Amino acid sequence: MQSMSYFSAVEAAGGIPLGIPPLPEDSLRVLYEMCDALLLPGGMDLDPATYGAGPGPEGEVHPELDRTEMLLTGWARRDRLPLLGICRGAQMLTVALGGTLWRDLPTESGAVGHGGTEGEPTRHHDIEITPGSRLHALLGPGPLPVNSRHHQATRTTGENLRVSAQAPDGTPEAIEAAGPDEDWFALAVQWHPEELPADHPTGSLRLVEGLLRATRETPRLVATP
Ligand SMILES: [Mn+2]
Repeated sequence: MQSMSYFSAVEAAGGIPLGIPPLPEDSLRVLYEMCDALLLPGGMDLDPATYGAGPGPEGEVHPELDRTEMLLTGWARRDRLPLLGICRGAQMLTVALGGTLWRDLPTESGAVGHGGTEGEPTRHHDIEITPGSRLHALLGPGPLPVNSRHHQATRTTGENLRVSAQAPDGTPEAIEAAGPDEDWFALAVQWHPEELPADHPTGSLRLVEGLLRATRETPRLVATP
């Protein structure tokens, strides 16, 4: 369902990507059990029905993909399988844990300059990183530059999540497991590290290496729906 850049990011960090299509639950479980980590990639908006909302500013949606990723995320949380989310992946982690979304930043929160509207180019802005967060341990202190191509974002974090980076306008740019889920490596970023040079300060290498370090097994197979 995604571009090669996610697979390349996993491989560059020393993992083996395993593409996971939408499947019935039993089949999905077989593939999930082979994997040592989960990467939730970017993509289309979540179906608002996943969080009980009606039609709105979303573009194309894919309910079967939503269902697949929701199952994988729930299993990963229960099993403490390391998880890295990217863009849509941050929205999936938010919704899977009961949080809510800004469904369209420019019209709902007033935040502009994040891209993600049809035909709009990729934007760039800085992020501030929360001291003491998992993201801070991986990337160091901010401000750091990121690319930005999202018209949605986390609005409320949901159960046992905290914001670990935000844009100057206050938009959440990273979330991670916290509180009772602190022992779960679950981190999601709103930007696109897989489209930056791997060794860029906010590129994929440090993030995916962090994901792989949190796994128990080698070789490290990364489920990539
Ligand atoms: Mn942004």
